[in-house]
Amino acid sequence: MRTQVGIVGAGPAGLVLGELLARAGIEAVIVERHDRPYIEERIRAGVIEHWAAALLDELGLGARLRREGLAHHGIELRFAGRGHRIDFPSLTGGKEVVVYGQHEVVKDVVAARLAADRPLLFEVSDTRVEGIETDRPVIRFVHEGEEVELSCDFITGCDGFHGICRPAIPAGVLTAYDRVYPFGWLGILAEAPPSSEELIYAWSERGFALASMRSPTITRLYVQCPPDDDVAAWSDDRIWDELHRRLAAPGFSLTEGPVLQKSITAMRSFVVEPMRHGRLFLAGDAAHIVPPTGAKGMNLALADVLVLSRALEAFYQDGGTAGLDTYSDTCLRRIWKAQRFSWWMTSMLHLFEDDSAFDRRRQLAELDYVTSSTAAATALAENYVGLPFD
Ligand code: RFL
Ligand code: PHB
Repeated sequence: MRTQVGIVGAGPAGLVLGELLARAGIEAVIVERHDRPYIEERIRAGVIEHWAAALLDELGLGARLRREGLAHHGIELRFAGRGHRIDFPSLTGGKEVVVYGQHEVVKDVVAARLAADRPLLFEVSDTRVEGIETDRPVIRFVHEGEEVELSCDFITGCDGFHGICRPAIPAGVLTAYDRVYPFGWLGILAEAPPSSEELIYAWSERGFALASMRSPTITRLYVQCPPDDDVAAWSDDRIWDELHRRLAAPGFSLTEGPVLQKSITAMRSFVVEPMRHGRLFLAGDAAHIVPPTGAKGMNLALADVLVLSRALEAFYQDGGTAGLDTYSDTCLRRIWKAQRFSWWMTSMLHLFEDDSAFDRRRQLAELDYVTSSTAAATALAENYVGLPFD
């Protein structure tokens, strides 16, 4: 088998890259280790930045997002028993975000790709990449019992944090920057209407909580928990009790409902540099992870592949490699700003194990500042809706 761009992984990065390349007339084959229902039902991110929603519109993938997604014009920061709203449009020149599940984006792109008969192979196993330092790299994998050799001009590693592409880069090439946080998030999906029209990020004496949503009838809620906690330790009653305590504010009532799904996510910040070796390009979680507090992970994955698609388009137009050569540096500028923002939101809102009374008061002062200074609120808002591309 032969293609121009071989894409490992059908998450948001790989799938949207496939559409961007198709629009530019560049052939790609996507290989994915899981089956279609698995990737279409995996509950993950939920907030889409302003420019990313516009990109999906531009690719003809935004119809259901605009119909079923919820446009959000602000978030609430809740601390010391009171809510404070950060208004996005007035602070960012009219921008907003869209609350729409990552798995819904995945469904929309998979449907479009299959309808257009563009290659997307599910349930591949034993994926390996070879010859990345040559101009004819190869992806080998097993599909439907057969060993396949896919010869490519370029390979893109869109295979997430636990994928095989990053480890295929020879030792000594990459530098990793890593921070592991001393907590995780227990997340639930519940069949209950959201208790608030906007997301609530809550600081409390007992630790962080977040009230989000997926639709007018489904809420998505998170509580900070120990990083290695067992989901079995969290009965529904215990989860609701923690949520009530951490989100408590006068006049607020948390709507409960049957818990449909429960899981714990560890939190880390991670970046590798550079994001390219030879003809292998890393994009999305394969190259970087952010803690979910800033809602940046999926958006960064989309930003990487937009930069990469422009570089590949230029290469196929006139053989120019300037875009490919600057891919890593261009992406890393945005990634490090998103790292800073995600770390900052995380540090401001969570209870750390070694927090002193001084640290807790400093967090409250920071929250007070962010919600009372237009300059500070603007900094939060412009990062949250997504920094502009330069
Ligand atoms: P993905 O989505 O992990 O996709 C990688 C794909 O590669 C496949 N794969 C392989 N395929 C073939 N061969 C192999 N050897 C393979 N190894 C792996 C995998 O099966 C998978 O399908 O990476 P991608 O595309 O880079 O996308 C990144 C995002 O998924 C991630 O950053 C976000 O989910 C992070 N995130 C959030 N991001 C946001 O922008 N906004 C949010 O509100 C937000 N909330 C979250 C989040 C992540 C969370 N969890 C569970 C980690 C909330 C949570 C709780
Ligand atoms: C979500 O709805 O899953 C969500 C929202 C905001 C975040 C993280 C996750 O910061």
